[in-house]
Amino acid sequence: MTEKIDLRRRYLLAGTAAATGLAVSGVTVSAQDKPLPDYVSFKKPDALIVHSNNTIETRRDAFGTSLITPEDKLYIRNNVSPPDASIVADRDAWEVSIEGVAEPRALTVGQLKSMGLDTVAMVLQCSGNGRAFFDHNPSGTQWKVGAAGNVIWTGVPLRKVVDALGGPAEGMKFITGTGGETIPADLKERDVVVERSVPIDVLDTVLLAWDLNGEPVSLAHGGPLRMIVPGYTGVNNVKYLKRLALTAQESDARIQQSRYRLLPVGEKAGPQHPSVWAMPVKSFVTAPLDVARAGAVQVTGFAFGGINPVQSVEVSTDGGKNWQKAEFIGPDLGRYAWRSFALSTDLQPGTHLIVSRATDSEGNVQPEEPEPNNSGYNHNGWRDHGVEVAVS
Ligand SMILES: Nc1nc2c(c(=O)[nH]1)N[C@H]1C(S)=C(S)[C@@H](COP(=O)(O)O)O[C@H]1N2
Ligand SMILES: [Mo]
Repeated sequence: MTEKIDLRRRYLLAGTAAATGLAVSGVTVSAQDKPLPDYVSFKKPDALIVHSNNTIETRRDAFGTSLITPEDKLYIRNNVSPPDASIVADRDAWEVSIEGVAEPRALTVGQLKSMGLDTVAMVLQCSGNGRAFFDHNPSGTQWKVGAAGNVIWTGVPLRKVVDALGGPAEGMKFITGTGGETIPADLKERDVVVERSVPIDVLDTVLLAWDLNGEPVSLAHGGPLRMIVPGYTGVNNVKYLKRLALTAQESDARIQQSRYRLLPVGEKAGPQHPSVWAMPVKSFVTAPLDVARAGAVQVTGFAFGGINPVQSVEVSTDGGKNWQKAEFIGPDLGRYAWRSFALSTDLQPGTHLIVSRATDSEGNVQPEEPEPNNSGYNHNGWRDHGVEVAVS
């Protein structure tokens, strides 16, 4: 209990004067004032916007210029409350049932560790990141830019596990992962379970991961074991993985059948609409934000290609009239990671709309406006991701 109070106090102290004033007077509690829930108490409150206990995003000004997003700043999205912390007490004992292979069986994390090893750096991004920018006000968490991070996973390639168990059973078309949350008894399991299917074409890139940024995956981020599908949106990266099945059909869970689908605004979602799977090319500026001094400025940000490698990124400081190529900074961590970019430029006094526009290896360019879709997924429009900066 004491810990909770301390966190709340620290968070309030770190907040803006206005937010602190309001909270102290006890009149209003804005999103800024929400304390971090216990399961993420290791996170940095001043780096985060707490939308709810299960939806927490990284502030745009907290990304900095580091290529890797540390776990204590990484966003959080849980569709269901996380399982009890006891599941990470003995990580190697956690069991995952491997099905849809010639010789199905349960394997512990300890056994998986002896079967293969690989590491991948990738952008983990919620399908709804940027939802707040859509004009049709889709319902759901009003994520801005921060339901995304660039992280490093280590685990066993799924291909190694499947091959060790005799290969895929015949006719399998999907990889289906099931989350290990406890579903409240009064709810219908199929309505609530986090069970996602992705096409079997990605079999060679999927990892069953036990490490995040060099540490055992925390409970908050899906420990002891998580299914990692590089280049695919957050929801496809199933936490607390308890079952991994190669399947002939997509999961019949609600989260697969009628959620996370791309459909025209106002229609009712169903399996006939495309699933939110591979991520499109995207970038956003991280500095300067709000205000800057006239003269030499470094415009910085991140750019990624989603399912494809990112090729290049341009920056405009006049709302998209003129563009200049930015430089990629630091190492290339591979096709699924984001790249840090910078443009050295001079800014004159006045108001500037600073925007960035990335291109992937296939020549796909971020659009000015995104494709509107009912639930507000995959927003990669460059205009809405711009920042208005007052230069003096
Ligand atoms: N088991 C399980 N896996 C899950 C979820 C969940 O609620 N339960 N949420 C998904 C969604 S919608 C996203 S965006 C990411 C969030 O990952 P993070 O909380 O580690 O950032 O996890 C995905 N995997
Ligand atoms: Mo998500």
